[in-house]
This record gives sequence, structure tokens and C-alpha cells, in this order.
Amino acid sequence: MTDKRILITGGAGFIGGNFVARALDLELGQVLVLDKFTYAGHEATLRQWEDHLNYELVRGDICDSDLVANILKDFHPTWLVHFAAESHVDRSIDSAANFIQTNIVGTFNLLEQCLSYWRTLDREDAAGFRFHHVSTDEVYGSLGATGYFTETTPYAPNSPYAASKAGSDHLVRAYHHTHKLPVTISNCSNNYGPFQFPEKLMPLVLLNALEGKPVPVYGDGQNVRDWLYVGDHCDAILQILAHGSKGETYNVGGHCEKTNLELIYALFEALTRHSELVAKAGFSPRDDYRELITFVTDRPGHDRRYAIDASRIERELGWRPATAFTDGLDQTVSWYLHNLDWCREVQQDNYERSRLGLAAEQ
Ligand code: NAD
Ligand code: TDX
Repeated sequence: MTDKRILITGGAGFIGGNFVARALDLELGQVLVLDKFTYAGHEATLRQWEDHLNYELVRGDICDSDLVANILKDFHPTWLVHFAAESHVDRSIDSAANFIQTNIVGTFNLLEQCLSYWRTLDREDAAGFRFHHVSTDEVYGSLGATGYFTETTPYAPNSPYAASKAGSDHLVRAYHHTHKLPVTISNCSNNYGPFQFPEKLMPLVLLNALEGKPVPVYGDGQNVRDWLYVGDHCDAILQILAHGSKGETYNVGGHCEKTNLELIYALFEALTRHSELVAKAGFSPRDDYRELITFVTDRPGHDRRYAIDASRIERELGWRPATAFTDGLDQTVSWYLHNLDWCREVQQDNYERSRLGLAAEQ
């Protein structure tokens, strides 16, 4: 057990929820989650920790200055790990206001409050404090058939989501450059694994395939993403927090480029490997899941290819993705098949919200 005090924003979401589990399993210290529980935040993700002595939860908005200031004063964090965001590209195309509010204004508010807090710390605590900002490869825009995003690739965000994340990255960088606030930033590729809300490609395909529903493929299905198992992303963040240089950015990726169709076919193969479990869960295993594929209208402005050059974090911090793609897929398929109650609960929660007209608000 170490003595870290870790404030985690967005800990009820996909990657944040996995990070909470990592921090508690590794007994890093005390964990406090600050989450607004939007449609993407789920009690079911954090329920297992409710009685854990090293875990606390505050429901609230990162845009609320008084709340954030009070949490910082009372909890006295050594690390703040900032996951909270609106994260789904399609939603940012439908309506971008929440993305600007949470991703830009919310990050600005956290920085302002952290700066005030950090200035009250004694020399040793101030030197040890870290604000880690979790960002995305989407800020770099789209690649052609060749090349990789490095930490010096110029920003060229194409979706309102990517633009809002780019804005937040610039603010974080500026608070270090101007005020010397000890920040680090990671720009990571597409994550997959347990607790991902089924609006994102991987869990959506999985659940639709199990239920025999159409699997929607945008455009020609040839867009390329670089896939990383979520646990490996959490480990990269921990390495950066422990050993990264203040004010620096680290690209994180899986060396695992797949077209969307390749990814979907690989998922179907994983489902076939798990046929027994599929049947046990009450679904009919299919001979050929490919017949479910349905090509639909492309996402407007759909980035063609993302691929990360992660050589900096590998060279300087010794991090490498530890989970082979097939192993990660098997773990993910198995997790969803063993956690269908989680899927039903988060889908029901989302259904209730849209019925009550909350989706546009939160
Ligand atoms: P997610 O949508 O699953 O979870 C976001 C969480 O933030 C939810 O729990 C939500 O309730 C919370 N939240 C939203 N607005 C809030 C607010 N105003 N105040 C407090 N809490 C709020 O997101 P994710 O996929 O886990 O992504 C986490 C972070 O990682 C995001 O910043 C995202 O940009 C980044 N990222 C994601 C991926 C990916 O593949 N999912 C890849 C690279 C980077
Ligand atoms: O139904 C679908 N059909 C489809 O073809 C969905 C939901 C997606 N797609 C395509 C669009 C993308 O090319 O699959 C690819 C992956 O889509 P998403 O799961 O929506 O992820 P993406 O848009 O790549 O963004 C993700 O990775 C980077 C996360 O949602 C972001 O938060 C992260 O920053």
C-alpha cells in the first residue's frame, strides 16, 4: 500500500472505471471519484467498490468551481487523473454544446481550482502533485495510408469532439507553461475492454451479434483505428504519473491497426470461440455472424486512419502494450458474456433518461 491520494474525474465511465479498479487492486492509496453520472457514467461500474475502505464517491460536475475547490481542500490529492469528458464522436455531431461545456470549460475549471490548491501546498507536496489529462489521438486529425501520429504532429481535429479535446489539451499545456502547474498529458488510441458503454463500436457489435440484430458499418468499413486494451492504457497512465516529465505529452497506442471490418470479423471469430458461453448465456450461437453486417450512411467527416507512434513512452518510461489483441478480445467477449446484467442495467438507465428527456441535457 502506498500513500497516494488519487482524485479521479469520470471514474464511473469506461476507462475511468477500469483505472479505479487498477488503483484499488494495486493498493496505491486513497481513491476519490468525482463523476456527474451522465448517460455514460454508471453506478453498476463502481458498485463493487462501495464498501472498500480506500474508496469514496462524490456525484458532481467538474464545471462546479465551489465543489471542485472543496474536494481539493478536503481530500488533499497527490494526483488528479482527469478522465471526465463527453466522449462519443457521433453525439458531438448531433449536438456539441455539452462537449464544449465539459471538455473545455470543465477542464479549465479543474485547472483553475488545481492551480489555487497547488499554490497552498508546501514545497514537498507541490513537487509531488500531478494533474494528468487523459486525451485522444483524434486531436491529430486523419492519416493517409502511411505515417504515424507523434507528439509533435500538428493538431488538426476534425469532429466537434476532437476539437473540444484539442482545446482542453492546449489549456492543460498552457497552465504548465505559464504557471508551472505540474501537468502531464496522454493522447491515446481506441480502447476496448470491460465496462465500455454499448454505443461504441466494439460492445455495440458484440451485443447486436448476440441478439441477431444488424451490425451497422459506417461507409465502406475501411476506416482504420489502432486498438489498445483498456488495462494497458491504465498502466501507461500510471507510468506517466510516476515517472513522466512535467509539462510533457506521451502518445499511447496498441501497435494494432485494424480496419473496422477486420475488427468486426475478429470479434465474430472470438464469439465463435466462445460458442459454449454464448449458448449458456441464453443466445443462439450463429454459424456465420457476417450475415448481420449492414453497411449504413457514413459518419460526416469520418477520419480515415489513426495510428500512434508510441516510441516515446516505450523508450523513456519502459511502457509497452502487454495484452495481445486476440487475448484482449477473448477477455472482452468473456467479460460481456459474464456481465450481461451490467449491460442490461446501463441500457435500461439510458432508456429511462431518453424517456425522461434527459439525454440532451446530460
Ligand atoms: P466515457 O464516456 O465512458 O466516460 C466519461 C465519464 O465522465 C462518465 O462517467 C461521465 O458520467 C463523466 N462525466 C461527463 N461529464 C462530466 C462532468 N461534467 N463532470 C463530471 N463527470 C462527467 O469515456 P471514456 O471512453 O472512459 O473516456 C475517458 C477519457 O479518455 C475521455 O477524456 C476521452 O476523451 C479519453 N479517451 C477515450 C478513448 C476511448 O477509446 N474510449 C481513447 C482515448 C482517449
Ligand atoms: O455503429 C458504428 N459503426 C461503425 O462503423 C459505430 C458506433 C462506429 N463505427 C465506426 C466509426 C469508427 O471508424 O467504428 C470506428 C470506431 O467508432 P467509435 O467506437 O465510435 O470510436 P471512435 O470514433 O474511433 O472514437 C473512440 O476512440 C477515440 C472513442 O469513442 C473516443 O472517445 C476516443 O477519443
